[in-house]
Order: sequence, then structure tokens, then C-alpha cells
Amino acid sequence: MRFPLLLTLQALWLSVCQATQHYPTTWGHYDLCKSHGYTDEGPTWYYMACQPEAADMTKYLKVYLDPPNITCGDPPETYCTLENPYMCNNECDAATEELAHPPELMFDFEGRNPTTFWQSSSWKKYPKPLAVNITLSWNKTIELTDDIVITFESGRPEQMVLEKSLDYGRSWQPYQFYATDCLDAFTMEPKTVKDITQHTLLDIICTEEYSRGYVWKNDKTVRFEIKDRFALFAGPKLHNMASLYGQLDTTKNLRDFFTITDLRIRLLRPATGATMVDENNLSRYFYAISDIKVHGRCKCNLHANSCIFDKERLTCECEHNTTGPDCGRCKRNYQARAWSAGSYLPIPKGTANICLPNSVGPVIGGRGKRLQRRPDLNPDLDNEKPSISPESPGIISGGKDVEAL
Ligand SMILES: [Ca+2]
Repeated sequence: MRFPLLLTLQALWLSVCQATQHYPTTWGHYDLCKSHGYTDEGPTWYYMACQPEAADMTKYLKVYLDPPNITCGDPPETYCTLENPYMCNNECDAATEELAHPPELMFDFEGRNPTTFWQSSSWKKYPKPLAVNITLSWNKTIELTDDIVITFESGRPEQMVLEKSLDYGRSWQPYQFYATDCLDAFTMEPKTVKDITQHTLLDIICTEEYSRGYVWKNDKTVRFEIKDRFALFAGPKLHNMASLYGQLDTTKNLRDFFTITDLRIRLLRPATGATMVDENNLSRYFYAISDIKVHGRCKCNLHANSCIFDKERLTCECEHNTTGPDCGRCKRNYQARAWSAGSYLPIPKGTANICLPNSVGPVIGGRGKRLQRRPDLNPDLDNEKPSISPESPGIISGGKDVEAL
């Protein structure tokens, strides 16, 4: 089944929300891949760098737990609260819907009362660590556009690591370490996102911001701060996105930093609420997550403005004569010059860097170059022509020519 319209509409709605809530108007650029116009020779397409709007990416992921049987309720178990070991009315039973806490409850719509959440079995095997990996897989490259926010319904973990993969889970790199005591847990000096500068943006830090304090009941979230990192280039209110886009364009490491195919939450030690673990009541210690937020967009190399969810998989709807899940190569018969990603520069329309038909002949350094089309030589251009005048000769053009419009 195909849901292209759904995704486009949802992306559109989110973009409206974002534009009104957080972002200046400049955020919405790069939403068109091409537009048509006219020259003396007839109708023509003008090509521009384009990208899909950001969307809630948790609708398109697969979640894996390790160990796989770590979810509570099989066999049924009763849990006590951290604050009061005698208050034990939290029952988990995988066979009863109202009492089950399966992983999908981390991604359902919150707003109902009471909250729905995934919950692990308790720390029965103490002092053996209660380690759980939660892997979120998209099977597609995603560019993060907003903070990752994980909401815990019991205490936040005393130790955890957020990791990312860029190669579909083959290799992993840490994004951020979280601990009540960074030195003790990871032999790292505690830092916060405020310690990060433009020059240290790629540094991986350990933070105590989201772990400690017995006031945990009022503060349930663990965050990976994407927007604070964006703000190092775009300014505190992200007014200067052009500056960020310029940096992303010229710095591959920076671009890759915000790009993922998978995320992994490694829960290493649950909240204990005290320095000593109460060995007589281990059913106080477990993990419970009610919500995970991941906002981003399909990475389409600036060659698509929409992304479809088809056969449980996200795929860019490639323009500019490109193809592949990320529009990462030129279509057959469009290989007159080497494939190249689109560029955010020059601001605000960027450069499309389209793939050119073989019949154009080899083109060297043809970025933004205007090429006269000869219909007898370039039949492949037909599917890119405006429908108004299908027989007229057209002109193919890179993004720089858009400035002339
Ligand atoms: Ca939930």
C-alpha cells in the first residue's frame, strides 16, 4: 500500500506548525524541485535544490529490544514505586491488554489519561546489570531536525548511552552519554550542551543534566539537543538557517553528524533513588518509557521534496533525473556527468546539480550551466518537459539560472 499523499499532507501540516511555533520563515525554503517558465525558445524547466519537510519519524521505524524477552508481564509481575517500597500496585501482565506494556506504547499518541508506556522486567538478577538495548531502525537515511526526547515514566536511568548508526546498524557511534556521575560511570568529565562550541560540535559529551535529582517525578525527559547544536551556527532562535545550511553544505562531518539510519538507546542502570540498592525489594527497579520523539526528514541529497512510505519502507521520490532510496545516483541514460548532491548554496534556492541525459554528451563542470536542447538529439528530456507544450524545445538548467527568474 502506498501512503505518499498521507506523508506529504502530514509533512505539510508539520511544516505549518513548525513555521508558526518555532521557526522563522526562512526555514521553509527548498520545498520545490523545479518550476517551469518560458524563454524565447519555448517552455522550460528551472531546477532547484529541494528536500522533504521534516516530520515525526517515529511512525516509520521498527523497534527491536535486546534482550528480546525483557518486556515485563511474562510471567506477570507486580512492581513497587521507588519512593515507597510498600506501594506495590503496578501490575504487568503481557496476556491482559490493560496490564501489558509492549514496546509500541513508546510511540503511540500521548494525550490520553493515563499515559501508556513500555516497561521492562525488574532488576531481579541484581547485582548483574539490568542492561537493555532499544534499537530504532528506519532502513533509510534520516536527517534529524529537532531534539530527540525520551520520556521515562519511572525514574530516569542512572546510566545510559544514546548511539547512532549511519550504516543500517552495522557500526555504532555514541551520540551522548548520560549518568548521575559521569566520572564514575564513563570516566568522562560531566558537561552540558552549553559547553559545546562551533569547534567542538562533533565532540561526544557525558551529561548529568538528565539523570540526577530526586525531583525526577517532575522531570521525566532525557534529551539529545539537536536545536542547541543548530543554534551554534543559526543563532539562538535559529534565525540564520542560511548560515547553518552553508556549513552543512561544505562540511561533510557536520552533515553526517545529524544523519542516521538507526538509533540505539542503551539503558545500563535503572533509577535507584538512593546510593544503596534495596536487595530485599528489587521490584522497585525497572525501566519504563512512555514516549520517544524523533523529528527529521528523509535524506534525499536535495533531489526530492517528498518521501513515500511504501512496503514498510521510506523512499525518496527522486527528481532531477536521479534514482535510488536517497536519490544517490543518476538514472539510466542520464549519466552525461557524474552524480552530485544538490547544494544549499547559493541561498536561498540552492543548486540542483541535476543528472543530464547521455545524449547531451560529456559535460565537465556543468554546474548551473544552461544547455540548449535539440529535440532530435535529446529525446530523453521529454519526460521532464512541461505538459503545456510537449513538442517545444526546452532548456535544462541548474539552480543558478533560477536567479534570473
Ligand atoms: Ca505512550
